[in-house]
This record gives sequence, structure tokens and C-alpha cells, in this order.
Amino acid sequence: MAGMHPQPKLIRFALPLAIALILSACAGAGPGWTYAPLGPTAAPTAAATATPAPSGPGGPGLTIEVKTTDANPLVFEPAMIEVPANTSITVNYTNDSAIPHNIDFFNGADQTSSSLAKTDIVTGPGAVKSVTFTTPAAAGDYFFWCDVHQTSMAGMLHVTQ
Ligand SMILES: [Cu+2]
Repeated sequence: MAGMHPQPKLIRFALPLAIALILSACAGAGPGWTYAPLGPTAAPTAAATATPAPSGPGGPGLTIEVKTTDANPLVFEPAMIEVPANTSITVNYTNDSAIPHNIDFFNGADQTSSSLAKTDIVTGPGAVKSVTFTTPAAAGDYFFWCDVHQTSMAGMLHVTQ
């Protein structure tokens, strides 16, 4: 009985042994593999190029002086300002009265239009507030007033082409 088994037993042992030998031979020859690069690593994206900040309205533009005097504390002088269309202007408003005022420009012939630009309200004497904006592209008359004295203190920005 025992004599019938040796051969199959030998094969059963020999085969795994052979495989083990082959594997160890390979291992002895050094790794059959190498560390593969981790694939194309995405190069760090360059920081988004910053868009240059708008340099603002070109040129220094025009400067307009408007004032309210202590002697005449509820009017703009001048009450009619003539400016070219589509031009950057800086309005320097001087309040020499002890009454709070500002100057608020509208995008149309009266106060029903939206405000184009306005200064802060300031109380004089000797107080100056400035505002810079681009005049409308269309010629015409554009209303302005004092936000504090809407019914009594107004004027017109006359825009020419
Ligand atoms: Cu006022």
C-alpha cells in the first residue's frame, strides 16, 4: 500500500518546490520590477496671471470748482456747469456756510434719474468734498442738487459733444 504513494507525493512536493526555486532565483537576481514613476504628475499650475488693475479713467481729467458761500448759503456757485461729454471730471465742492450741503449729480434732466455721483454731505466753513466721475456720453442737461435742500438748492450740468 505504501509503495503506491511515493510518486504522487513526490510530485506534489516537487512542483511547489520547483516553483519556489524559480521564484527565489528571480528574487536573487534582483527585483524583477522597478518602482514605476507615479505617472505624469501634474505640474503645479502657475498662479493665475493677475489681470492688471484698471488704471482708472485716463488722464487727470478736468477739475471743476463749485462752492456755497456764507453770504449766500443756499445756492451753488456756479449753478450751471459746462463740461465735455464722456470725460473724467473731478468736482471739488467747497462749503463756506455753516449749513450742511453736498452736490449730487443725476443721469438725466431731473432727479427722477439715477444718481451719477455725489459728494459726502459736509458742513462749513472751509469744508471741501470731492467726487470724480465720467460725464455722460450724450450731450444734454443733467440735473444736480443738494441732497439736504432738494427743493431750494439745485443746478444743471450742461454736457456738450
Ligand atoms: Cu444743501
